[in-house]
Amino acid sequence: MTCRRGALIVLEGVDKAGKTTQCNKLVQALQDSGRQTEMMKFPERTTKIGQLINSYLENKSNLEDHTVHLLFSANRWELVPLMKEKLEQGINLVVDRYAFSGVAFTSAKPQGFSLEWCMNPDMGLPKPDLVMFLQLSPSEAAQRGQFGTERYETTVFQKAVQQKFELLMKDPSVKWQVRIQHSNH
Ligand code: 2DT
Repeated sequence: MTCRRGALIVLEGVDKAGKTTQCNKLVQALQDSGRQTEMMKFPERTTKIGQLINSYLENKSNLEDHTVHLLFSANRWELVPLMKEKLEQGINLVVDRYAFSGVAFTSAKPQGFSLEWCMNPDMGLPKPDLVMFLQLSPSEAAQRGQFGTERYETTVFQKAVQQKFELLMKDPSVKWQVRIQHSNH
């Protein structure tokens, strides 16, 4: 029996945009309509590489910036066989962050990484059928209160990340869909 390949749907956005909530809702809606759907999340912190990333994000360890960028990418690559298997079985995947976060966050660092350098390690990853970008207005961001304590969770850095995402959204080879987040999303 042949079955249709599952769809790969990615949700991206700055912190506090509500990605995880929206991912859960989308998974639920697709499942309710009878479509086999699973959620994935990057970084996937449970693998060995993911644990190194987790410790870095929690400020428990320091990693050189190129190194951590490559670890984030390796964390995606190590899950590619599983992703392909699921997609080939016809399972839809809803993914909370992907290579776009990798590029936006590293290139937003003050050291000035080029977009090209940041994109290279992820070349050849399964291509998403759709990337939904959850946009948070500054007033909404303020209403959502303080950031957490992880690395990158500052207003200044998140603004720089947002600008990098805006550059990435100009790529016509990616199917972007922007969704502005309002209260009670
Ligand atoms: P979460 O809060 O969603 O777990 O993200 N990040 C993420 C990168 O710097 N590079 C990447 O490739 C990815 C996927 C974004 C944890 C933080 O990790 C950042 C926020």
